[in-house]
Amino acid sequence: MKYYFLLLCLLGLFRFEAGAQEKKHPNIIILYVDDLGYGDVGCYGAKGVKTPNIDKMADNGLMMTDAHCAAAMCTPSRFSLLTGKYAFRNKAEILPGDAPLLIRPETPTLPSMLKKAGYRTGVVGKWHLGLGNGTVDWNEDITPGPLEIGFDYSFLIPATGDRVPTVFVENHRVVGLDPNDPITVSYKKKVGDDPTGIENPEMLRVKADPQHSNTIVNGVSRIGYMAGGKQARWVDEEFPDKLTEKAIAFMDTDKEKPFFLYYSFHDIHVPRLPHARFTGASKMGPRGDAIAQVDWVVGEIVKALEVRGIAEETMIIFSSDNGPVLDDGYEDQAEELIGKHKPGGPFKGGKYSIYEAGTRVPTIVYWPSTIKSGKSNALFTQTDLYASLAELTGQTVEDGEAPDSENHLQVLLGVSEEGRTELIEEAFVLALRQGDWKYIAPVENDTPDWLKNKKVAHGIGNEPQLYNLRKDPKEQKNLAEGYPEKVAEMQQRLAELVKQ
Ligand code: NG6
Ligand code: CA
Repeated sequence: MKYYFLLLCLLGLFRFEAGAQEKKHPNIIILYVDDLGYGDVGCYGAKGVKTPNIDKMADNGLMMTDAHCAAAMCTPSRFSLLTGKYAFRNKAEILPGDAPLLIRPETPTLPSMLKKAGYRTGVVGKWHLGLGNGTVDWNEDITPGPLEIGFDYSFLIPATGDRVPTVFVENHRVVGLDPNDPITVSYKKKVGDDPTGIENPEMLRVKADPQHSNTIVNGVSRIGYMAGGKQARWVDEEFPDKLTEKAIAFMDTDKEKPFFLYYSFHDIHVPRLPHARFTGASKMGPRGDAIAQVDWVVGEIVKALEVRGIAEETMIIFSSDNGPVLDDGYEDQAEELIGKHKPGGPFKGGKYSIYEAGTRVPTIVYWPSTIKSGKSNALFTQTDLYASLAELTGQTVEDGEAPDSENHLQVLLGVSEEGRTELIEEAFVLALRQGDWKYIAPVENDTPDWLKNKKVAHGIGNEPQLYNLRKDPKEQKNLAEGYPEKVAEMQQRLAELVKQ
């Protein structure tokens, strides 16, 4: 009896130890906002909107001033974030809403790596990395998707808010689908008899450009055609509540393991349709109100952690997938109401642009028990999160795994300011950052027509560009002619890195 008791105690101790062992890694949350520019957040100088919850994280965490998403567009940035690989190596471009899964299931990913480290992994929100193997049947199991590349749970906006199908996909299935009203999707021709923006502009709540003038859902025309699935269609205004509810439920599913949550906002992408309670929250109309809505979500997530007593042991990385854009296809007064607000902060360009505002995005790391309040000017990219979080969680990155990801954990923790010595920035052209210098490669092909109409300084040209960012952060003076050797050296280095 005595021995039996001793054995029980030992077993108990062992279980306690094992539990403690598993718990030693922090929960990790990536709060990934869509199209949020460097200057769109209070602590980064926003003028037209207040973001108290995000600012609070910055005040009590690490605020980075030279951190980048991998590319100036969504799909490539997300590809690099999850794979630790430069997107151009995979020719990752903005995907249509019926594209196949871009990351092949055998690829090591950030969630699959963290799963090996004992994490429970979940993604909630915008996906835009494709689903399925070719033609997706939205009425059946949709696979492969996030569950096949390392996530234990997914609740998705499959592509973007402005692309069909306008339904949520939870794990492998469309949510709330009536089998008697199956979904058909086409990006080539009209399907079914739903009204479109082109045919019935009088039905629209927001006027759209021709690309966004296909099937009307919730009074807004989208890119692509869709029929059926009426009961399953989302209401855009409900995104923040729905996604936050799912994210918090995911945190609560299994308390034994630490969790990794990739919370991928739809905001502040078009169509900008924040919930009515945020109307007028900013001075900038729907675009600014959507930023206020993002701030509210951030507050809810932090509050949920605090209520559960796990805020201290949770690392939050807050950032964006590309720089800002005002007019991205819908007439929502983003340009008219901008006032003194500078969405790209002090930088030139924005979404789709190779200039700094294309990829230099607000980046805050918040982990109350571990990261001290501070600022970092280190050069960093989201592509490095893979190797850095592998280091944090004791994982070895094998050869060929996350090939472009560098371990800069000490930078992320605010302990060191020695970030990258070089970085490739990507838009429709490539650029190389090295110290104070930035070289933008020339290209022969012409700017796509739709981009010409976007009013962004995209930086595409057939002459090389060279800037000294320390003296000229706004990239106004092209020094290429005066520094032919520097241009040649950086051109060669870029070519070498691209070939690797
Ligand atoms: C573009 C869309 C734009 C936006 C973007 C994707 C047109 C003319 N423009 O093709 O509205 O949806 O794709 O944005 O169709 S991203 O942030 O997901 O990359
Ligand atoms: Ca985006």
